[in-house]
Parts: sequence; C-alpha cells; structure tokens
Amino acid sequence: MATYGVVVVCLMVISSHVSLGSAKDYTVGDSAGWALSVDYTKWASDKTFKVGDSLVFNYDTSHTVDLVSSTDYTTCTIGNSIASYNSGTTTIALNTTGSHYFICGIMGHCSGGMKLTVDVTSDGSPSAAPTPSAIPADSPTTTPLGTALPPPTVAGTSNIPVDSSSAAISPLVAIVFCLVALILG
Ligand SMILES: [Cu+2]
Repeated sequence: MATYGVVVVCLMVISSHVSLGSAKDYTVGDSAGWALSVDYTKWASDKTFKVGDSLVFNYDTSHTVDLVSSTDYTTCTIGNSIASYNSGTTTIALNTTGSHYFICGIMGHCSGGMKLTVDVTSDGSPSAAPTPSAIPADSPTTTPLGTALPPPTVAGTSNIPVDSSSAAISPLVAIVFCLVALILG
C-alpha cells in the first residue's frame, strides 16, 4: 500500500517536472500525413513551433521530405535540397529559430501542395515555475509512511531543505527518492 502510494506520488512529481520543458512532436498533416491534397499552410497556421519541438513526417515512400531554402520553397525547385529523407517516417528536430522549409522532392508534388514552412520561436524561459494546477495540492492519500523517507512534496510546506533551492535540482531529487523508495519496497 505504502509503496504503491510512493510510486504514484513519484510518478506525479516526475511527470510534472518532465512536462515543464517538454518538447512537442507535431505529426505533419495529422492523420493525413505528408501527402498530396493536404493544405500544410492551414495545418501549420494554428500551431506555435518552439525550439526543441519536432516535426514527424509520415508518408508513402513515393514521397520524400526535402529541407530546402526559402527560395527553393517558393519556387518549388527540386534537386537542390539541403537534406533529403525518404524512409517513410522522418522526424525533424527543430533546433534553431526562424523559418524552416520543407517540400516533397518528387516532380510536381511541391506545386501540388506538398510544401510546408514552419516558423520556430525560442523556447522562452525554460525554468518557468510550474503552474499550481499541475500539482495536486490536496492529495489526501499521499504516503502515510512511517519510514525515514520524507514525502516528496513539491508544493507548499515541505520539510525537505533542498526543496527551497534551485528548481533544477528537484527533478533529480524526486527521481532519487523514487529509486530509493522502490528499492526499499
Ligand atoms: Cu510527394
């Protein structure tokens, strides 16, 4: 019972930290994938791409994913790509800010609509405080432990000295705590 509670709390603590700076994977075209007859301008229009996010292209291998210059994007020039992929599933990490341009390298497909540009913005402040709602402040079933292990509370009052220090430490603390809790069973 107690162990189960510890594990649950640990998972909540860790996931709340992991989700803080979590990068998003965007499946290009959603279920339609990377294909003809999809409006990628429209697909991208309601999304905000940040450094660290990824684009996932799922496509029939009759297509390619070509990273191209803005000029080649505009003119649908093929055969001049910066990088080209044709495995059928390509994940592109968006590591730099600015516009990134992708087209299909098959003749006629770019002009047929297989062109995507995404504008990548900086990640902002990665050390932003977690939103209070991310942490169940009143979870009543937390760890009725009689052991020496302190509860991994992250919000509000805590008797863990390290909790008040750098926020960067607390995920590590939580992970270590979880490992200890699991080992001790
Ligand atoms: Cu194509």
